[in-house]
Amino acid sequence: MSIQIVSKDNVPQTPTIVRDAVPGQLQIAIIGAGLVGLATAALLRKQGHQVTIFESSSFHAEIGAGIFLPPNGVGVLKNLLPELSWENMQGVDFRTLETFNFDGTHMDTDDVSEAWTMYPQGWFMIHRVDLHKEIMRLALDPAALAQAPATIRLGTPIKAVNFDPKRPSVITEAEEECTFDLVLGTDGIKSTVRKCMVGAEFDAPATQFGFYRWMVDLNTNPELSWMRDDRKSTGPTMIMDMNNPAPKVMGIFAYPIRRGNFINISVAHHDTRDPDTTGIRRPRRRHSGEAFEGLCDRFKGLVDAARNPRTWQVRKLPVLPTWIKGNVAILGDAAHAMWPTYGQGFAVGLEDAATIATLLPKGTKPSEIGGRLQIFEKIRKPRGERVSKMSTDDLSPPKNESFWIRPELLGYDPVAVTKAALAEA
Ligand SMILES: Cc1cc2nc3c(=O)[nH]c(=O)nc-3n(C[C@H](O)[C@H](O)[C@H](O)COP(=O)(O)OP(=O)(O)OC[C@H]3O[C@@H](n4cnc5c(N)ncnc54)[C@H](O)[C@@H]3O)c2cc1C
Ligand SMILES: *[C@@H]1O[C@H](CO)[C@@H](O)[C@H](O)[C@H]1NC(C)=O
Ligand SMILES: CC(=O)N[C@H]1CO[C@H](CO)[C@@H](O)[C@@H]1O
Repeated sequence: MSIQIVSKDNVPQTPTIVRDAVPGQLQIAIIGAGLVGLATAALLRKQGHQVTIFESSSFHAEIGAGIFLPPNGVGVLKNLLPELSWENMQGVDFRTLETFNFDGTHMDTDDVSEAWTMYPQGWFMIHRVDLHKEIMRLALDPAALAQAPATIRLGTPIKAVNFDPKRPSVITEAEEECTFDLVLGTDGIKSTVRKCMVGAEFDAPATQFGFYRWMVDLNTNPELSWMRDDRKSTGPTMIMDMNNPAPKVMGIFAYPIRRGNFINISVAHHDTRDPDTTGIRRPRRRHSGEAFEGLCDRFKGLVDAARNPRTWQVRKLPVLPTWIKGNVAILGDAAHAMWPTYGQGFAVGLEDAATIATLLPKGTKPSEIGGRLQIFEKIRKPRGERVSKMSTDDLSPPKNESFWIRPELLGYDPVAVTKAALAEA
């Protein structure tokens, strides 16, 4: 069986969520089936636990978007989930970044081949949907792994969490209460689990910056295929309005996905919407042509090919007082939504997932969970906060490093860190 993008209609719904307790298997709820929730589910399935995922959406509206998967994230997936098919994910290697001026002048080639020597697992650009589908297969497809698959309840938003120190529970929008040994909140930047844990005063505040985003299919825009074909090695292209003292857009960032046949475009711009009346991810007006004044014809094609551009305001969470409460923890964007500056958001969420799974091998007793979550928070909170801070405040690398090749980010091994912490505990 292979799992396609699931909709409420073609995924088996489980009326009774809590299966019979089996000694040595924890009953774990995961709130949110984004990339981090599904990766956590796959890793905990592999440890032999009983995993139930609650997802508010029905996955009808998957947003197409490209994502960078840096070596620290690739390492987690390749080492802990070798069953993942990289073939299915159709990634493109990140080898070089080419920078151009708006007028078409080539400015710079940033070569990251040194990173491939330092981190042979690689660095990829992948379509979000391809990544999501493949990680979902490992979480849900009975044939993907020997261990029993996770169960998913789509169209089931969680509205409250009860932090009972022994048996936490979640309450669905339909007032159903379900009890588990452990509840993990991977419900993203607007996390309900986080709100229940620390209050709404720690929501992500509005910023002045957003990204226009769209995708160009080279099969239907062959005049742009030079962007894929006219370069020595694969990687993103940056186009900046360098001669303009007050540029309307801060840069066009274009990168190939799906074996190079699609180009993902992301344009950083000022976004001065009123934070109280606009949602975090609400698409807004079409990008204005005026913002791209002075762009040479060669690149203008990228803008003209935009069919359904959206804007996405970037936001970052403030430092939270805690990431755990009773037998409940938050992971991924729910805990550390950050700016996409270094393309690290998902990778740091994968580190969280790897840490949780390493802390909870099969045979872990429910009474041990509280102590393990304390180790989780001790390891992960400083790390998530550090990378999040780097995404806004630390944009100049040390002298011996390039902006892209920063061992602090790329060389982090969550399993080694967790094993060391367990040995110490
Ligand atoms: C503009 C932009 C560019 C980015 N680029 C990169 C990049 O290049 N590389 C990278 O590593 N990261 C990148 N990121 C970050 C990356 O997208 C996120 O870190 C990653 O997708 C986080 O996933 P998540 O699973 O934690 O949250 P999400 O993907 O937000 O998933 C949360 C899930 O929870 C569900 N949910 C929400 N509330 C409830 C509820 N109450 N009950 C049940 N379910 C609920 C939602 O429907 C959703 O499915 C970028 C982010 C942005 C904004
Ligand atoms: C740069 O130097 C620091 C400190 O010595 C070291 O930790 C880091 O790994 C070096 N970076 C690279 C890319 O070698
Ligand atoms: C439409 C699309 O694929 N947009 C993505 C392009 O890349 C940026 C930077 O990683 C993402 O933020 C967009 O989501």
